[in-house]
Amino acid sequence: MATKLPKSLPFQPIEPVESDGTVVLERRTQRTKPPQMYQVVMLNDDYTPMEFVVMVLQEFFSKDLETSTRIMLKIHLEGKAVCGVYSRDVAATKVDRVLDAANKAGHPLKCFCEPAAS
Ligand code: TYC
Repeated sequence: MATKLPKSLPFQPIEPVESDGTVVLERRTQRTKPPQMYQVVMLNDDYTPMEFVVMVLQEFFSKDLETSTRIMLKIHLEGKAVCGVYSRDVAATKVDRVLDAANKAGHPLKCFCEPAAS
């Protein structure tokens, strides 16, 4: 009589089943890919105060003062920088919060998220 195996097992029987009824199992390679991650990119402009950008990086991206200052200066000098890499929902929420805070403070600060290299 054939041995029934639950479908959820991460093994597959290799044919044929041995004559003594032994089932040889082979481990399947993992098929699920890790989820796509998204990076939040912040853009330079001529009007947003440096202190505000540093505050945003500390507040919304949990960076310390030194890291925030370094990222802000990179944006200022190179035009843009990645502030962090997150799952899609978290990245989108960070963008919303930054744009909302900038709007409320009257600054033109812009950022967006995009798929990160995988
Ligand atoms: N360039 C701005 C200034 O000189 C500072 C700045 C840095 C603005 C980073 C935006 O994402 C930014 N006040």
